[in-house]
Amino acid sequence: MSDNVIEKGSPEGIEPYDGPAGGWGALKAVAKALREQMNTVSGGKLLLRNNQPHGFDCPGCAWPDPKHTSTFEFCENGAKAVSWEATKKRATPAVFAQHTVSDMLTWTDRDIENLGRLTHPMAYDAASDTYVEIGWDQAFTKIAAHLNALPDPNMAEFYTSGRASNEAAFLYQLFVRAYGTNNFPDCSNMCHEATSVGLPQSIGIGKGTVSLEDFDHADMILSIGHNPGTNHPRMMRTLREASLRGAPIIVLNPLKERALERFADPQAPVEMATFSATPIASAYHQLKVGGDAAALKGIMKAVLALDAADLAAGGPGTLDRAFIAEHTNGFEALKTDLETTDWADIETVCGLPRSVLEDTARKYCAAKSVIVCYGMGVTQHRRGTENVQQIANLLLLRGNFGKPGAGICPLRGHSNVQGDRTVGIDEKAPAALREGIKRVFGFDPPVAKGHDAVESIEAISEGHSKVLIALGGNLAVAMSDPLTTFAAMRKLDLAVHIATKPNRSHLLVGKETLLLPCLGRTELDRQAKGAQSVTVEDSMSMVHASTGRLPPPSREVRSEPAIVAGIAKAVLGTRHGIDWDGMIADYDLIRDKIEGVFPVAFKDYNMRIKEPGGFRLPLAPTERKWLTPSGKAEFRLFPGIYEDPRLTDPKVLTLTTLRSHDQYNTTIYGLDDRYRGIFGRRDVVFLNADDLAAQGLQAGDLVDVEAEPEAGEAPYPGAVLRNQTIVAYNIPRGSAGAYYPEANILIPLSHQDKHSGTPGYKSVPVRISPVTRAA
Ligand SMILES: Nc1nc2c(c(=O)[nH]1)N[C@H]1C(S)=C(S)[C@@H](COP(=O)(O)OP(=O)(O)OC[C@H]3O[C@@H](n4cnc5c(=O)[nH]c(N)nc54)[C@H](O)[C@@H]3O)O[C@H]1N2
Ligand SMILES: Nc1nc2c(c(=O)[nH]1)N[C@H]1C(S)=C(S)[C@@H](COP(=O)(O)OP(=O)(O)OC[C@H]3O[C@@H](n4cnc5c(=O)[nH]c(N)nc54)[C@H](O)[C@@H]3O)O[C@H]1N2
Ligand SMILES: [Mo]
Repeated sequence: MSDNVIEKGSPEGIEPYDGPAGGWGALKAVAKALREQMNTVSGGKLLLRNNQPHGFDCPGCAWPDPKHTSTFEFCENGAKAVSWEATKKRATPAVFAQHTVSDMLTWTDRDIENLGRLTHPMAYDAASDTYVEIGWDQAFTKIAAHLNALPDPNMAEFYTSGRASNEAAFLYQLFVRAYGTNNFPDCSNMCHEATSVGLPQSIGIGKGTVSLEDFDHADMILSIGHNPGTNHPRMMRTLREASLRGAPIIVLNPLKERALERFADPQAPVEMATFSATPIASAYHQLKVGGDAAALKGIMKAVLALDAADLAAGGPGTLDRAFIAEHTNGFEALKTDLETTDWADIETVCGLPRSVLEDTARKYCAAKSVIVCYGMGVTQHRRGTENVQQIANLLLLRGNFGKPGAGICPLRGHSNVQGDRTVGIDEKAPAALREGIKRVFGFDPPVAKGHDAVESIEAISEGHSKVLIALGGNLAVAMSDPLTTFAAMRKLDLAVHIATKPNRSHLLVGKETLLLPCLGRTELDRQAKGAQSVTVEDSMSMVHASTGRLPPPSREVRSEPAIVAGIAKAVLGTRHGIDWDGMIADYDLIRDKIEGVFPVAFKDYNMRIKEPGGFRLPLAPTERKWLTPSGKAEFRLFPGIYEDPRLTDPKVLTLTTLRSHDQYNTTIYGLDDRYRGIFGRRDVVFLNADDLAAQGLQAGDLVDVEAEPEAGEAPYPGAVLRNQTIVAYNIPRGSAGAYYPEANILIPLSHQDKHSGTPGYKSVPVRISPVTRAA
């Protein structure tokens, strides 16, 4: 039973956690969340409707629901997400009148959101430096005046965070394209964009290929760079079942995440009563931060060696030769690339010995069907796209697509981030989408690629873009480089935030700033033709309905589709003759239009969502069909082995930015990170004990963490995370960790994957230096 904290009790708030993930600790945390935000009885009843066939879709994560949900799908962090949204607290106009915006900017992120739900449309009043109430119509008129005064529609940015339903997102993209731009920065650009760009080149589709049932048939599961105990807790039951069935689960992660070591299922009575737990990982390999491509190349190199040895011994080889010949291109180039990559370099970069990678390759070859799951530890790198493609390569070598129990499983972030992209939130405006819009709505949408998230901030910062509309999220805080990003926000002529709760992005006011309060998933959405449901798509391409039941936080709060339609009507007038009012009265009509634009994927949309559990969108690779230009799956190369040349200097550490167990992205529920042994604070940096000794530092010391500039560049002024307390932690040498979003100060906008635009949040070159205190 290993603890991750190396020096116990030092500093304050650092206490090793040696229990399993889940278990009684999780139940206690739920009780606390309900007590702090809600009435405990109504909260408990509400949770029973979470991810049930006729309930609401949990806003927590995008993990799918079991087919016949019959029991309460328990999830600690789902409970926190729901109670945070369904809180009793209210940010009313009277509350805003008590605090100037300048004052609120000095608060923590947690305190800003903890004001509670927004209840009225609000406008920033510069004279009093406060937000004051404004009427809906007045707000829409203001937005129309700004947007219609811009000389070019490409001077406005339309952000989306991935909680928006299919209906809201579809109307939003329709409005924005009718207005005339493809500027669709979205949270996906900071998240799984490396998947959305990398996988279409490899397998012809930018999504995962497995279903929940595939996990019942997998002979091996490889888990790379994701932390399901915190971020996809309902996945733990699936992993637990696979483990109990004896399927090897191999983990590649620099940190020993407790849930991947052992997990106590709060719904398993014996496990709970006996305080026991199920081991999850059969092998846990702590590779260096940023070492994924090297490790994957090593595993593939070993697979090729096993294949050669088997052939030499008269066997059939370990590769799926028939699959490679019939379904793929580029195998020879990959083989040459692997042959010319040295074992010594692989070991240095990933920090794992060759024997570990060879052992993983042996297990991989022994398994008939393999699933690889991965998350932000893979995508948020300067070579995120190529990292993802190495995973696809590994699976292609043994035909691990289009058969039961096999495939690729990117763990998506926000609960509907995948659906938003499906229905058109895409700065690239694919031809099929444009043709569909033309067919159904009769206008030609813009063709030119619009801005992604980083590009939108650059455009605002340079003064090219003047208006930002945000459908949810906390763009300024989620984005890298707050020095540039915060300043950019203040340059806007108009910022509009459609939101459930106040956050820091809302306080970085421009010339005019509006806050428009919207309903959350849990709430009753009543329109002219009665109560409405929305639909969402999970990580496994299942589309299903979500119906909220709670009373809205105030009578002034509107649904996201209604707000988008209100803006659209004010901006476009009768342009293109789109029946905004009709669609808002009855969301079935929105879904009819979605079906019109995407007739194959959404065939009989309104009928099929009536089925409990919904329906699955078509996924060509599951039928071994490849929607690539060549019609085949492609092996794609990762050039070289280093992600970043700065990392060859031993004094430069690679910092990864982490989510605690008590946060949802920029929403900080509390200050504990229970499984990692951190309590009541977030101002820490996780470091390896040998790295500390080499610099004469020890646990509890205060350090500044400073961004290392690129070779030949001047230091980034101000890019320092000051006064962090050192935690001596079980993390590989050369790697370091700190919390997101605090550590975003260390990441310049340019530190990103050039293919997908994803910021390199998980591999930031830094130096640490002791804080010198005045005597
Ligand atoms: N409760 C909760 N649920 C959430 C969220 C939340 O914040 N809170 N966020 C949602 C969103 S938007 C997303 S995208 C997902 C995120 O879910 P995850 O993909 O799990 O994201 P992270 O927690 O950022 O980090 C993932 C893991 O990557 C590991 N890691 C760090 N660097 C590297 C590396 O270089 N290589 C490898 N192999 N591993 C590395 C870390 O140790 C950590 O275990 O979760 C979603 N669900
Ligand atoms: N350093 C670092 N930075 C990162 C990451 C990282 O791992 N490290 N992760 C990145 C990732 S994966 C992501 S996805 C982004 C997240 O970026 P965002 O999606 O922009 O951020 P969130 O924190 O999820 O947004 C929270 C806000 O959403 C609003 N909100 C909540 N629910 C609703 C709703 O139902 N409707 C509406 N309209 N608004 C709602 C609330 O006002 C809340 O304050 O951050 C990225 N930034
Ligand atoms: Mo995400």
